This record gives sequence, structure tokens and C-alpha cells, in this order.
Amino acid sequence: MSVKPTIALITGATSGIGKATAYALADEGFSLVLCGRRQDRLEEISNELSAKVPVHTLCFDVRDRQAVQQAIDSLPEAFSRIDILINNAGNAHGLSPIESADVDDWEAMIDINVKGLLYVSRAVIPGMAERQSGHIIHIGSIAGKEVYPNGNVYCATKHAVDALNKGMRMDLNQYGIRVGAVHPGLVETEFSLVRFKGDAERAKKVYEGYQPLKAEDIADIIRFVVTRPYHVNIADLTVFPTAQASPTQVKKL
Ligand code: NDP
Ligand code: 8X3
Repeated sequence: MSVKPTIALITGATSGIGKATAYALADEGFSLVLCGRRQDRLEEISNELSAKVPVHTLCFDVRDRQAVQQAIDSLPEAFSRIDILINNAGNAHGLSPIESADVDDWEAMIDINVKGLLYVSRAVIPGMAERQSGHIIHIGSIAGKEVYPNGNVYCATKHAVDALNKGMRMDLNQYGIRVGAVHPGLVETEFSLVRFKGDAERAKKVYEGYQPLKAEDIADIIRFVVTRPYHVNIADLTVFPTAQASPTQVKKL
């Protein structure tokens, strides 16, 4: 079967991997539905990319189940047939041992990285199932494959993403929907700024002394994944910067 996908919805398109993916997919000619909470950034990106491809923006918090459903239901006809869902929105909040971590950080990570991903998926998948085609790409993490000290709950949420990637692939197999995940190691984005609650100095240190991945490196891989012929499903892909061998081993200068 050959299906040419045309509309890609990207969550977390306002920065980092999601934003870079929006630019990469615009280069490929996909129509885009860009999601995030920061309306000003959505507008800025939309203004730039609209010159190339049709763009629609949806401003919502993935934690808000009703808002997620309303946003997907509000899509105008021209954008309502979502062929590709990129479940990218997510962050780490804090890096603390289990006995003293801030429980609000746990709530945020579980609500965004797991429940938010599920809400968006649940709103989008019925249309794909009805059309018997679609492609879901999860942005997991090496933290979903291995655990590191103080990563506890963030790693647990990414292990959940890994499990959901496998589970969705099984459940959606009968509809001919492709499901796969890209699991990056260290990528220099706003990720560490969020993890360390705006402490720019501490965030910068995470990426010092070696060459981390860029958001564009991951976007390039996503571009590759979505442009394979329809019978090819890249199910699971882990990517490190060359300097990294595991979550805890990074060759620094
Ligand atoms: P960024 O902080 O740069 O981007 C995170 C994106 O998620 C933003 O666009 C943000 O948009 C969105 N987001 C966060 N919370 C919410 C929310 N509650 N509702 C809606 N959108 C939300 O980080 P990255 O680009 O690095 O992260 C993207 C994904 O990649 C995440 O899932 C992360 O776990 C994963 N990842 C990152 C790695 C890294 O080293 N950077 C490595 C492995 C995986 P807004 O604030 O506008 O809502
Ligand atoms: C982000 C990569 O190693 O900081 O998922 O958890 S790491």
C-alpha cells in the first residue's frame, strides 16, 4: 500500500526538537499543525513557515484533557486529517533523589510526559483508525531505556513512553498505523533550563566539554523516519552524541 502523508501535528513545537522538526517537515512540504503553550512563539514560527506550507497553530496545555480534545476538535477541515502525530511535548522537572524531590515536579512530569501524550494520542488516533492509515512518532529518551541517579521519575515517565510505543504499535497494527519512537541522548535545547527551573548557568554546564546533539540532528532523523515508504516502520531508534555512551558516561575534554 502506498499512502502519501500530508498533515503532521507536532506537540511541543515552540522550542527544541519540536521546533526544529517543524522546520524540517516544512522543507519536505508537509502541512503542519503546531502545538504548544507559548502563543507568541507559535505565531512567530507559523509566520515564518506559512511562506512554505499551510500551518495551523493550537495553543493548549497537554495536561488539560478537555483542552486537548477541544483543540483537536477545533481543527479546520483542511487540517483535520492528521497523517503524522509527533508526540514530542515533554520535559524533566528537577534532578533530585527520591527521598527529597519536590512532589510537584513528579506530578508535572507524569502529567505532561505520560498523561499528556495519552490525551493527545487518544484525540488523534480514532481518525487514523477510521482512515486505516497514520504514523505516530514518540520522542522518548535514553532515559526510557536506562535509569540514572536522581533521574528516577523522569526516567519512569520515559520508560512509560517506551512501553506505550510498543503497546500502541500492537493495538494499532490492525489499522495499518505505523508507530515508532526516537530516543535521544543529550540534545542541547531548553530541556536543562526547564529541568533546573531557569538556572541558565547550571543548564549550560550540562552541554560543556563535548559536542551534544542539536535539535536539528533529531529533526533530521524524524524527517528520515516519516519519509520512508509506507511499508517501512522504524519502530525504535536510539541516538547519542558520539561523546556519549550511556546516560552516565560522556567523554568530556
Ligand atoms: P524543550 O524544553 O526545548 O521543548 C519542550 C517542548 O515541550 C516545548 O515546545 C514546550 O512548549 C512543550 N511542552 C512542555 N510542557 C508542555 C505542556 N504542559 N503542554 C504543552 N506543551 C508542553 O525540550 P526538548 O526539545 O529537548 O524536549 C522535547 C522532547 O524531547 C521531550 O519529550 C524530552 O523529554 C525529549 N528529550 C529531550 C532530550 C534532551 O537532551 N534535550 C533527550 C531525550 C529526550 P511550551 O512551553 O510552549 O508549552
Ligand atoms: C533527556 C536526556 O539524559 O537528560 O531525556 O535524561 S537525559
